[in-house]
Amino acid sequence: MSLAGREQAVSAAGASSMLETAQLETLFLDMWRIRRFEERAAELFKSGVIKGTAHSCVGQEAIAVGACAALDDEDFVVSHHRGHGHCIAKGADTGKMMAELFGRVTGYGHGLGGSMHIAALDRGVLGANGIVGAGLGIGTGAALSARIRGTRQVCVAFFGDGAANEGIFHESLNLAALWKLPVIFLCENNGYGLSLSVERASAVPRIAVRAAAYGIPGETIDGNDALAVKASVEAAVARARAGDGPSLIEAMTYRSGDHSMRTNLPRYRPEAEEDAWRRRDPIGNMAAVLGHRQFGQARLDAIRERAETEIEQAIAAAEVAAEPSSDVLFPAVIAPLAPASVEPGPGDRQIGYVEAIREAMHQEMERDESVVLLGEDVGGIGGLFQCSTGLQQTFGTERVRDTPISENVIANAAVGAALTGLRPIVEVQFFDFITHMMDAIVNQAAKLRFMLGGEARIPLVIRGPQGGGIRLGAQHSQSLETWFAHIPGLVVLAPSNPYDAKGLLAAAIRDDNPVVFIEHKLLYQQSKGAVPVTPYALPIGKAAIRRSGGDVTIVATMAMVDASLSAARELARDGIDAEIIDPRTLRPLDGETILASVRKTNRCVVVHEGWTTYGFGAEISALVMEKAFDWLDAPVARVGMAEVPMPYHSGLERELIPNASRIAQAARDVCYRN
Ligand SMILES: Cc1ncc(C[n+]2csc(CCOP(=O)(O)OP(=O)(O)O)c2C)c(N)n1
Ligand SMILES: [Mg+2]
Repeated sequence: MSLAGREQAVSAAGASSMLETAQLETLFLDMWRIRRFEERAAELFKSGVIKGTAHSCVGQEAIAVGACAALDDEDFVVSHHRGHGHCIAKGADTGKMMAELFGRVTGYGHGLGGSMHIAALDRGVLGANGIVGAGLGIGTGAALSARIRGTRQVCVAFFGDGAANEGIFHESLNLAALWKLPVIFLCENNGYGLSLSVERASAVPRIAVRAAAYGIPGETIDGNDALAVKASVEAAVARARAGDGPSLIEAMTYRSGDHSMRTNLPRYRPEAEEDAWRRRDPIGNMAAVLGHRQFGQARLDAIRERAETEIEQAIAAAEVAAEPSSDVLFPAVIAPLAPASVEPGPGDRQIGYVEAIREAMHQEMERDESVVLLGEDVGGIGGLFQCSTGLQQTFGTERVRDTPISENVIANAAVGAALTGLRPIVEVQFFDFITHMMDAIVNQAAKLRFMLGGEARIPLVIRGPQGGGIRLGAQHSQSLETWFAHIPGLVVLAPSNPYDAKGLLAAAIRDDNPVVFIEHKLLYQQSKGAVPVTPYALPIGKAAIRRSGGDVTIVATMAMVDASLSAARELARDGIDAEIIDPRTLRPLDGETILASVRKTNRCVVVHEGWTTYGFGAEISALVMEKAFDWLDAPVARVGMAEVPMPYHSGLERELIPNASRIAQAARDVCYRN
């Protein structure tokens, strides 16, 4: 859109007369604090002190200060890659921010996060974010958390015009509107997503009109007028606090500089456009307002100098602060694991795997009201596999929520909710659909604690069924555990029987880390076992020895544990005594139990349903080779699925999934008994 068009789109503010002079002065000061922070950061970047990259919000300061002035201390903001201004406006400590840009241990993330990942949880700042659009979902989750916890908190989710074309935009607005969540979606429309103009990126370039699609108010305002922003956000906040749901605000603005401090791109913006926007500088706008209140130049200069002094002090402190040592790394990856309870005996009550999962969720929801369940069809019908039957009737529709088919926002919202006081459980209807949740799990849940130097907790469980065996074909039958076992920051649990399913799920819910909890469809149907009624949490990171034996170690996961036990019976008839290890936790792995067994048997077979190459078995095989090579009498064998997607045809499916006879065969091979 032309500049003239943009100017027509911005609404007049006319709100300054209502404000006390002191409030205007604060807005002016905060804009200068942001500007000086950004200008000095850019200089320090050029001189090589600040590394990597950073994205300056010079030119956009009015949006940050106007929006945050409409919020209370306990309200939340979720930011994006251009996030320094939001942090400062919401009250973050510029000293800790600058220290983070310097990579110092005194920074918000102790030097592990950097500019793109600054958060100030104590000020309700849930984080800048390096993933375009992610904050929309996280902000929706913070609002969900406020709603369920019954507070009056609201959340402002800042995002750019470029982010409005991510799928998460649609999913977030729909979910927030549907559930009437207290969130304000605030688009900073600076006309470009990196080099691409809004007009070339969006079929309908006016972002605010999209609000109509979700039945919520949408407004386009002058984002360079802090008072217009404040007035608009105040109205949206009032609406959100009244329980009337979200609003979409599109604040028209322009970034003065290039996309990031690192980029040195060919010109993509017309010079005349840049000049025109420079004349509409937000700080200049506010100086004019203050001028009408008889602020002379000396008083305006004094405010700027105050900001300068603060930022110079922040730089001076960062310069002398210590660098982090590698000691900070590992504690920042995952929080201490949930303590296990004293393990009860199994008792004589026999229940199925599904019932065990349901009972764990029921008991944990009973003992902790911050536990909530989100997922497709989990409420009214109790889930496609009935894992949550009755939970909505017992705990209500607030805590057990049927979600739209919007995996991306469900998972991102769960991250936001976990950051702000809930313990969400997310059911993935089939694990194959977790592809739609990958950003939330891998980039957000697994990274936020680390990027905050170990200061954040993300108590979140993502659970659902994987695996084949019931003729659902290639997109509903995969075994995907290694994707998650590969990611530091996640806990990955894979129970093979009802007793473990209940105790490990309780532990997962109590744990302060994001847990990927993998169930198996065949176990839903076939696995029954003794499970005590009393609640209990099993230890995370501890393997179980399912059968003791001296001739060969078989490491098997999930449905392959029962298949391996059958194989062991077959092997026993041939005089081969197999030891079966069920890791139960895939990350963090109990390598010691596996290694101790191999050092005893001198032989190892690894069995899992997923594809063999690059699979979980490859990791176990490498571990045994690295740590127990001298004990091995044969190469480690892997039993898994051939390199094809799961076929629909029942005979072919049966043929591909490892079974007892293939496992027994592999064991005989490593024992040289064929
Ligand atoms: C998912 C994702 N895609 C692409 C990028 C690379 N990237 C970072 S910022 C950016 C432009 C975003 O534009 P906009 O949302 O309008 O924000 P602005 O930079 O204009 O403030 C791009 C493409 C990214 N970080 N994340
Ligand atoms: Mg933009």
